Amino acid sequence: MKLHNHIVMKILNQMKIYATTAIVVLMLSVAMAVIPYASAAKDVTGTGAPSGAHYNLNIIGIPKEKKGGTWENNGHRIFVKLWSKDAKIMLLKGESFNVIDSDGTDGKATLQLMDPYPGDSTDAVYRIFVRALGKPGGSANMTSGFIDELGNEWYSLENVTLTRNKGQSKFSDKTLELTTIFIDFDGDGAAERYYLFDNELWQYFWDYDNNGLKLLQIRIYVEQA
Ligand SMILES: [Ca+2]
Ligand SMILES: [Ca+2]
Repeated sequence: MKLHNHIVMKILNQMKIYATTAIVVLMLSVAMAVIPYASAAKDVTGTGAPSGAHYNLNIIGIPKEKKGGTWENNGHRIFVKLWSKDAKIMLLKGESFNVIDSDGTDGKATLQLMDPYPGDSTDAVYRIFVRALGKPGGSANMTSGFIDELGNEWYSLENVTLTRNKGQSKFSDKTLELTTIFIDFDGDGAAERYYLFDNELWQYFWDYDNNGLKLLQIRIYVEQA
């Protein structure tokens, strides 16, 4: 009988340990489920962009009379004409974000980007936020596109228009518009989506039409694994 009691106590103690473990595991999983939401909510600052590490890029509109100046490349600036519809920012795939050719006033600048869609992924591993700054009134249009292996230029049916209005300018997430090209490439009458850098025979670009916008600010956030 004593032995029997001893075994019962042992089993009860064991059950207590299991129960405690189960509660701890449950609490941990609840905490882990809550953490991403908590940090995501905290991320949004008053500018409309998340807080945290990011790559900065300024696209600066230069008045015509300034042509011939110096085009110092600090890796974070691209210069375009203030009023022009003939600039392309060529996109090169690399291991980091960096401006290669900062002078777009000659019609062509070059920007190195990380592959937003490694492998067969269609979920971007970074997000691109943009906003218009500078004197109110200016606007700019960005359209993703590519030059195919035959030299034909393709422009996405989706584009980004940024207008500098009065008051605080907020960032908005334009990852989809700037990292995919939505076109009817195969000519069946319906557009399909092409992902940046997926085809090594194509040269990708952002077409940049400037209507007096002095400063377009880009922030790129790499999603933390
Ligand atoms: Ca150039
Ligand atoms: Ca099609």
